[in-house]
Amino acid sequence: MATLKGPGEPKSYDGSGLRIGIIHARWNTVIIDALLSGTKKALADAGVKSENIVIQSVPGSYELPYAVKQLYSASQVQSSSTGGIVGAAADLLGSASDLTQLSVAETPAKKDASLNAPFDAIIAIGVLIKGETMHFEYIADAVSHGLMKLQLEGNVPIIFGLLTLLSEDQGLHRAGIAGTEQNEGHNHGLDWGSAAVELGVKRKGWV
Ligand code: DLZ
Repeated sequence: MATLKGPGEPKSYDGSGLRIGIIHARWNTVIIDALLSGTKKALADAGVKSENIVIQSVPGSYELPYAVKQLYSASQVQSSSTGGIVGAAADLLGSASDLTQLSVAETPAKKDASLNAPFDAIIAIGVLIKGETMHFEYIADAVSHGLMKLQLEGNVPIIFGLLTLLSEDQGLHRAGIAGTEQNEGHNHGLDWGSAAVELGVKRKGWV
């Protein structure tokens, strides 16, 4: 049965010519890991090559807009130089760059000619869970406005993978980890991956 919610009838887009960046926060790691897996699955299903996906992490969601901006700038610099993505990011940021500290899930820089292109879309993933203070409201507001500003000013699609949750349980449902009879749960990372491919393809030509 068709549902009211969700992005509507899925269309398939060919992602084989796209280069996609993913920046994810590490706060609430269990939920993040599941969302990241869903995102990567959707990208792979659409034909995006693993060597054309660059993944970097930051401590928390508040860092997402800054990191997205640096990653995108670095890819533009890289397209006109021979250095790798991390090298270019480090050039921009200085040697103390967070982007030079790779975690296990992150992809190492590759000096490969096929990677010398700016990203077609960047996916920002974070999980904010409301606590007792106003922290949640400030970060949610800053990050959503920051990412919107970046995509409009940078002219690159930025997929909003920020979950703003009132409980951990809501996060487990939205990462497809836990479900009930009434609510099966759904991994929103799948939608984010598909959205990145659709926008990446459309960005190459709207008309
Ligand atoms: C500090 C903090 C808190 C309390 N909660 C979260 C959260 O639920 N999700 C998240 O992604 N990050 C959280 N952070 C960390 C901030 O986003 C940020 O990393 C720090 O304030 C340092 O700038």
